[in-house]
Amino acid sequence: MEKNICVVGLGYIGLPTSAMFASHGHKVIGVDVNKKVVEELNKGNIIIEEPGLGELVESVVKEGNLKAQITPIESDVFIIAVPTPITDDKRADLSYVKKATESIVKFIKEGDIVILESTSPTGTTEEVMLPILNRSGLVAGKDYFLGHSPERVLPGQILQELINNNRIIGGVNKVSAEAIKDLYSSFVKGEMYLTTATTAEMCKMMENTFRDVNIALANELAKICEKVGINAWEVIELCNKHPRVSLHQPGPGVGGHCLAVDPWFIVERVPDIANIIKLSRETNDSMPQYVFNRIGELLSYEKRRRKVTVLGITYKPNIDDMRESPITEIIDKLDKSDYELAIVDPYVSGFRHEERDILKACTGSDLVLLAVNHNQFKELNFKEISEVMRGNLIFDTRNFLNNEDIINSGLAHIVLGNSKRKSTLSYNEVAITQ
Ligand code: SAJ
Repeated sequence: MEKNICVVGLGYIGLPTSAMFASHGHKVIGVDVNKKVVEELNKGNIIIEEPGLGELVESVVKEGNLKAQITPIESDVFIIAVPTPITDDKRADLSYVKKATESIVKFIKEGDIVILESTSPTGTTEEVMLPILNRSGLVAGKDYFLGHSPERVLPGQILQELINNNRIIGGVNKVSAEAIKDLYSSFVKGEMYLTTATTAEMCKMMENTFRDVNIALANELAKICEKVGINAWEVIELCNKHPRVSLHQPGPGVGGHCLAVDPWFIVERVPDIANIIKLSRETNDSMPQYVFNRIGELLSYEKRRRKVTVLGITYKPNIDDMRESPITEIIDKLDKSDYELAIVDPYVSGFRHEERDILKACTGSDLVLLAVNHNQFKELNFKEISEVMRGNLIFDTRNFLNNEDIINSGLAHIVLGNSKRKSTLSYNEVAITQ
């Protein structure tokens, strides 16, 4: 049945969700405090990059099923998809959730549905939103329906994942969860699992914590292998041949607005218990410093001002997203230590030390740092690069580049987590002679 839906927050999640509902038979009003977002949306334009989203928004705006404005409006459904940033002391800043909830209170009527989509600490729906919504005089779970249904989509493939991913739906009671499930079934093809709002909040944080903890394990392994003198990437590959083992990959740190943030929301609630979670966060946060230190060691021979070329600045490959990127931290450290820098990223522009041309960026360089494994960096011409560099070091933090090409060009391929001392056997060697 067609509903009037008001989505508060038109960011990475709110906008695609709005467009999705609007293209599946509903009338959607998107609300955002940012006037530019509202103006552009009403012209059918978007200001974020996400494959397929521009076309979808253009068509639903043209059909009149999606409009934007800066304040909420009476609706049948309210979806809150605002940011839940982290404060300097690693706590969830729920001020946007509170403001958004306050902004809809006066519009709620009997039979409405209120859904929190933003990733939030346990208790946000029932202890933060509910008391505000009570001001409406209506009873949650009876007069209107309330719950939390976290988004789970991956930037870069948001539209397919919105449709096909399984979804967790947490209600303040069963009828609330059922009403929310019914609504999402307009476009969700994945399974939908009903639970309580607080369980749903924990699930969302735990999914990202699972990944963060596993990446921390891989990063620790990388450091250990460098000490022991072996190759962590070979260890990972071989361990993952075991049917029940799936090690993650080391790297220069963990970025994005999810993995680097959500685990802290658990720690905030139970700091005395969440030890592994906290240590994992700290381990991953230590990686930019670790990479910076390695660069210093590798270039300790050079007495002149050292030049580093950085390939990639985003928080992960093949997207334009720089949120919480660990690479910016490495760059800041290099900058402060008076390295000369040239940074290339095919997906973003407008940053300091930016260079569009790779060869130009490598000219006079002592070390090239492969920071992000963008597809464009897969086929680099190392012959040409070696001719323009001053030094000969290629430091690959993702085990991504073609080792043979690098070596054949007379350059040295240094891989994070791979110490050459006791590394891989050459093929004609025998592993164990008895
Ligand atoms: N990374 C590693 N090693 C790995 C995997 C990733 O160092 O083995 C790094 C990446 O380089 C990147 C960071 O981790 O800096 C995070 O990247 P990601 O692709 O793992 O995750 P996000 O933050 O883009 O998206 C996650 C997803 N969560 C899970 O896969 C459990 C996504 O499904 C969520 O919707 C999203 O967080 C979110 O909004 O919570």
